[in-house]
This record gives sequence, C-alpha cells and structure tokens, in this order.
Amino acid sequence: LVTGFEPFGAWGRNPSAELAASLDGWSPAPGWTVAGRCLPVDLRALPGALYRLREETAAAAIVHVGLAGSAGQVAVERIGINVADFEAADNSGLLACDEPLLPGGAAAYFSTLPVRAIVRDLREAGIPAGISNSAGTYLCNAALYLSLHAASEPGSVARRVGFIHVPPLPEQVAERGAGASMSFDLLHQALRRVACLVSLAVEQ
Ligand code: PCA
Repeated sequence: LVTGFEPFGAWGRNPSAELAASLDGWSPAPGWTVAGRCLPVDLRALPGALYRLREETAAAAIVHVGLAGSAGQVAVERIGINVADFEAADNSGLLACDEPLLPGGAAAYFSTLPVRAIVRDLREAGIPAGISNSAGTYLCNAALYLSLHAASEPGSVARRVGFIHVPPLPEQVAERGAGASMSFDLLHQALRRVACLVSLAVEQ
C-alpha cells in the first residue's frame, strides 16, 4: 500500500497523492502489486481511512507519502510520535494542540522500513535523500504513528511500515518564489525504488 495525502493548507496540489496514484497497479517485484491510495488531511477521519485501507488491501507493506514544504530531498522518516499539535488547521478546521494520537499509547514507534538502505539506494541512483528524525506533529506523523501502532498489534499482516516526505514540485516552488523542489519524474523513480526495496525486505 502506497498512500499520498489530499491537498491541504496553501498547497493546491499535493504531489504525494499524485505519486501514489501513479504507482497504483504497478508491480515492484514478482507477486507484488502496489495499491496507490489517497488519505484525508483530517485527523478525525484518518484512523477510519487507515483502517479501511488495511481491510481493503491486506497490505504486507505500507509506505505513506506526504508533502513537506520545507524538505530539500526525499526524507525517509525514522520515527512516529504519539502527539498531534498543529500549526495550521487540518481540512476539517481542527487545530489540535498537544493531543495524544492514542491516549495511553506508546510514546513513539520506529519505522520498520529499511530506512538506511533506502537512503543509500536513492543516493546511489543520483536521487537526493536523507533520514529524517521528525515527521512533524501534523497528519503525516499521525499516519505514521497510527499505522506503526496497528502493525504492532497481534494478527497484523503489515510487516513493514513507514513514511517518506517529499519536497514540493518545481512548479509549486516557482509559484511561491523560493525553496527546494524535485520533479515529479524523479520522485516517481524514487518511490519505485522504495517499493522494490520494501518488497525485498518483506521477503527476507
Ligand atoms: N503533508 C502534511 C500532511 C499532508 C501532507 O502531504 C504533513 O507533513 O503532515
């Protein structure tokens, strides 16, 4: 399962959802097919959306993807934390403040993607990438934390779960005036490489 997010805030486009859609149906390895889906930028709707996608796909691996306006490279997230604390409202108008995602839940979960191997592979392919130690405290961190929590429960079929933040597209940065960007083609290539590595990691 590869997910992106719908547009939010000042971003009229979200490349993450377009990337997920562009991978839908693609086979990264024999016996594997990507389900590319879109998640809402809505904290109250997110747990249900994640649950339905787990039920629909029974995915052996989950790679969430989101837009990070300030990212200068493909950022492979290392950790999801048990907090929602928004600087701007989500698409439902909710402005969460110091809210646990799961009251009484673990403080944090580490990504179970091979984060170091992914970064190494992308860099070797000429794609700027790095490990990020914070996915923020908005919807992206929420998706990472909630999916890692679900994967830690008995009976879960998701063996590898993680999150990748992508920079905005060049045309998005051009509109705003300044900042780093990466082309859709390069991001698409990056996610294909990630899907291959993750399917291999599950089979190992
Ligand atoms: N990025 C936001 C939420 C949706 C998205 O694509 C984030 O980084 O939390």
